[in-house]
Amino acid sequence: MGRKLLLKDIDVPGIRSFEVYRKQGGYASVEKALKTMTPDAVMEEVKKSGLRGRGGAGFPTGMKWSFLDRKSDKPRYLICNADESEPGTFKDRYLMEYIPHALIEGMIVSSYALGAKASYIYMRGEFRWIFPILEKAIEEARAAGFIGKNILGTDYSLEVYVHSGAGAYICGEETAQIESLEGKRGNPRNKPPFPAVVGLYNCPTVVNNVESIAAVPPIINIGGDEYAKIGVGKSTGTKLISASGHINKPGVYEIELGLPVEEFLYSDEYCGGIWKGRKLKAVIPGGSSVPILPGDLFLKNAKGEPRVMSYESLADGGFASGSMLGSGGFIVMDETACIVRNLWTFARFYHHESCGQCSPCREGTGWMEKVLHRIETGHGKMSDIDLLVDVAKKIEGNTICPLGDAAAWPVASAIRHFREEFEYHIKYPEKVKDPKHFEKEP
Ligand code: L3W
Ligand code: SF4
Repeated sequence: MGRKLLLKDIDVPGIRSFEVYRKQGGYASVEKALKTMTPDAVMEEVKKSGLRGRGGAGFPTGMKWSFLDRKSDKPRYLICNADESEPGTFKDRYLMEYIPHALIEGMIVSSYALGAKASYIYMRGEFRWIFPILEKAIEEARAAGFIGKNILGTDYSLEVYVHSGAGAYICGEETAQIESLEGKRGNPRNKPPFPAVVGLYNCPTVVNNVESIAAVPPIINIGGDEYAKIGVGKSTGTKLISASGHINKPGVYEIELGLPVEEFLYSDEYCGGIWKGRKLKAVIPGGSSVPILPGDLFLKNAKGEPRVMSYESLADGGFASGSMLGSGGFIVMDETACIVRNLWTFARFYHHESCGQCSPCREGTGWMEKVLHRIETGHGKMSDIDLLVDVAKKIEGNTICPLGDAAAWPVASAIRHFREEFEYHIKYPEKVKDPKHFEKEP
């Protein structure tokens, strides 16, 4: 049984309320930080912990905090990115819905470290029912003296606001989120300047994912060094994984990073193996924006080494990024899944969600959707496969924000690993006319 830091009290009745959360030791990190530590000391613990951003990019949180322009006399802001919309990812929703105070506690300690006097939780528009849950948690924390003026009698004061988005995936991109919070259309900005220097209202700003912020209280409670002992290499601590697809036990799991992927997929403690005893076909380990791995290559890398759940181990050799654990959206496909159909669904999503600012993404996502649709419906040409690779290459690295790469990588990796399945669709159009062509009982 792995160590639990975020979900340890998830089964305690009434844990959503301040009273029960507090009885379980909640808000101890606020007392410790505000009464016995300087903001710099809090930041130092987070740096020592090795915590990396849990929203997808895996960037070291302490380093991101240290980029915040401290010389500026402008206000500083913390924004919690609660715009969880990555297909296959639902762990932030779970955390906010069932243990809202874990996020509020993290917001207070993180804001203190950053010197922010006002902080925002930017929540995905579709999470309407979570809005009152967070508002209530904030009010309870305020009534107990943890939010507002002179928190716990210290000279630190903080306001926390919840802001609802309007249902656009692109507002999960940090600079689009800042634009949206400022009341504008959520178009990503060019970087640099990074938000740490020019962010909300042109002021120094840190944008962190829900899970990253909720990980700060346990780090302060146990100490950064102790936290860094959990995990493997540069992937420290615990991570929430949203597991879905053809598995026996879909759900949200907290794992220690470094857990062997085989154990995660097959043991009863976690996913419980493949649905109906079928064969594993493919896994997308980190949400739809990361490359797709065939079953064999998911269990062992190209060198034959067993993979573990970590930012490094899940990288696909052909792609530059080392954060293929992404947001922890773990999507499993069994032998009946059609790769082309799945890709087409993703391509349709990215085309719909592209903000349209850059031509490679605006046009390229549209072309990928069209070409994948014609292959999937039995109207494809052999030259379409290389056309898709070419379009994906032209998008990758040529756009303002990572949505372009996110749309291109799954297509490029699927063709690399499953080219024969694309060819099958083109050679036998009559067999793929039925949309359930690979979904029949084996
Ligand atoms: C200051 C430097 N800051 C890097 C910061 C940067 C970002 C983070 C990772 O981006 C994007 C992000 C998400 N001075 C800095 C610096 N930073 N160098 O560090 O940056 P990077 O470049 O390592 O990664 P990236 O892949 O280009 C990640 C966005 O992806 N995203 C994530 C969505 C997450 C949610 C969620 O948490 N609910 O939806 C999707 O598009 O916002 O912009 O913070 O600023 N020299
Ligand atoms: Fe908009 Fe796509 Fe360009 Fe991102 S990559 S700014 S979503 S057009």
